[in-house]
Amino acid sequence: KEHYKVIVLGGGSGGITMSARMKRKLGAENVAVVEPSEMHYYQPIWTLVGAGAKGVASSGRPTASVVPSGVKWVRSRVQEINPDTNTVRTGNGMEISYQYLIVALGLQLHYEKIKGLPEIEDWVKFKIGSNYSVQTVEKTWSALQNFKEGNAVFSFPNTPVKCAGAPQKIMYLTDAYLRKTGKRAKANVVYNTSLPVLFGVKKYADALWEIVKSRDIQVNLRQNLIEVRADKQEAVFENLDNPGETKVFEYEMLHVTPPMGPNPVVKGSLLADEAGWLDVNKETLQHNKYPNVFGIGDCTNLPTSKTAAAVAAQSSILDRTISQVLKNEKPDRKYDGYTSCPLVTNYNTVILAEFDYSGQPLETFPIDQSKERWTMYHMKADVMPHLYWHGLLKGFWGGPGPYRKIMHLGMK
Ligand code: FAD
Ligand code: UQ1
Repeated sequence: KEHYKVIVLGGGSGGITMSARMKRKLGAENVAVVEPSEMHYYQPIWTLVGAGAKGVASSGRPTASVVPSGVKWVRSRVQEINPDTNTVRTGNGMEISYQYLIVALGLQLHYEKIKGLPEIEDWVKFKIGSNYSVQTVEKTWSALQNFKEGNAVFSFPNTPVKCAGAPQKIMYLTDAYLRKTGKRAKANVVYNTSLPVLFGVKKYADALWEIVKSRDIQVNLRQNLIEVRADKQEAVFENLDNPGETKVFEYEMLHVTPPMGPNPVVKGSLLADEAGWLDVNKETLQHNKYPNVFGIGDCTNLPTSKTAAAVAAQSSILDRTISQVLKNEKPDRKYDGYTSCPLVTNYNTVILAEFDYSGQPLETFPIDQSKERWTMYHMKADVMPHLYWHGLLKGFWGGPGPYRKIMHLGMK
């Protein structure tokens, strides 16, 4: 039976980041990461891929190239976690034991929960796209290009999601594209969201409401996509405030944000909370029942918006927490819930939302970030990918916290 001092489950944003940090702390030979996928994806760029502003190839790199050298890559999926015996079982029949476990298994997409949604191969024919997976993101761009006239319909599910802004970013980009190509007069842009608000933080929601009004975009709250009748190009939404009441929207383009839920391996383990998310301390990221288990990212029950920006801020806290646990000290650095969402509002503008557990803005730059800015678009499109591949994944980027303090010196 193999044994490692630290096993990291999942080789996505959080898993590779923590592998790099654990290698630095403990030496590569003491660290293993379990990840079945041959490719690692930078998901945030899919917003721009779906709108035709970037190619999908730029979003992926081989997992082999992002696993830190010397760290053991177990090319298999985790089947079962047993925190009572400190072991995990993998799909290729291996049992591996650990002293410390870091869970970074992400969340699960549930396209299958939307009745009638056709096979992905047929999405182009049926004018459906979704920026949420590598298999479906280019279909969004096809639907945009094939648009002639009618409704462009966008959904937001009745579940927790990752990057809660992404379902509406593609809507703004669609509006912009249709204007650019002279088709906007023959289009209705319709955003149907399950939420009771346009965005969870008032400062940014106010700015976004101004934008949807000025661009003649129709927003319907508390509407949940439950069925697609692809052959008729109809999308069926349920009114969440009056269950059973449905409304049918004919569409010329449909962007689907799928329902999402906890990773099934986490949900089926002793590490899950009642809803199935990894049950961690919201300040230290240490598991609430198993002190040698830690969590990061989308798989956790941290009550903040699930983003790579949150993963960055969490990684520096978790690094510190683990150092202290290794020394039998009490963890003292506290995660404040920092998360960020670059709200792309056009092909050259972004509103950079940043906030914490309290839902209050926590902005890095000493300017009003609720304004649409081209500098922030440049940051999203051209700077962030480098910060991700060379900063975050190497364990050097722990979020903008320290820079925020410097940039606000003498300003507040
Ligand atoms: P992931 O990066 O998803 O990694 C989970 C990993 O676990 C995957 O590699 C998966 O293969 C692996 N895994 C799953 N099951 C198993 C198993 N059983 N065994 C082993 N491995 C397993 N964030 C931002 O900060 N800014 C943005 O602008 C932004 N935009 C986004 C736009 C879109 C369209 C999407 C989809 C996401 C966006 N995000 C954004 C969110 C960001 O990508 C995620 O929050 C982030 O990647 C979460 O990291 P993670 O490690 O928790 O999960
Ligand atoms: C961030 O740190 C991050 O992770 C690398 C993102 O994901 C791509 C982001 O979108 C953002 C906005 C941040 C925060 C960074 C700055 C400089 C505000």
